[in-house]
Amino acid sequence: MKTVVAAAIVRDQKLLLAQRSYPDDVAGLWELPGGKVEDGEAVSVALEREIAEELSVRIGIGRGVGEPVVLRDNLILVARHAWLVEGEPVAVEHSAVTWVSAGELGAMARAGELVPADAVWLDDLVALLGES
Ligand code: 9L3
Ligand code: MG
Repeated sequence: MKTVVAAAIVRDQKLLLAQRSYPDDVAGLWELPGGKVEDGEAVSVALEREIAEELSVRIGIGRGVGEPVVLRDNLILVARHAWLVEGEPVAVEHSAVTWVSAGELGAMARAGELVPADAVWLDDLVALLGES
């Protein structure tokens, strides 16, 4: 079992979403950015590395958000609360990045614009935006 870790990066009560460019079945849908934890790598170290690679920013990392989600191919997906420490996000591997309010996130979920795995966390993400 491998772990995939994703960042719920929040600023000014908005959540950062990144638009996937691959694979075909999810290209165009929006996700919390992140990627696979390498063997022997701490989850938080993996998330800092993935976000630096994908968005060219440094983040601080907090608590877990939502329940782990089992993905199809022996992968478990987890999310962590995060915030920007240095830089402005750039879509290096994604098609685009955007900041959304809780209301906008809900509308995107209802429209099927989120990757299915992340859509499970809608209520948790809305709650996180309410706290921040
Ligand atoms: N995945 C799902 N939701 C996410 C992320 C970051 C990743 N928020 C899934 C997509 C792939 C797998 O995890 O099946 C590995 O992610 P990546 O390395 O392609 O980003
Ligand atoms: Mg990724």
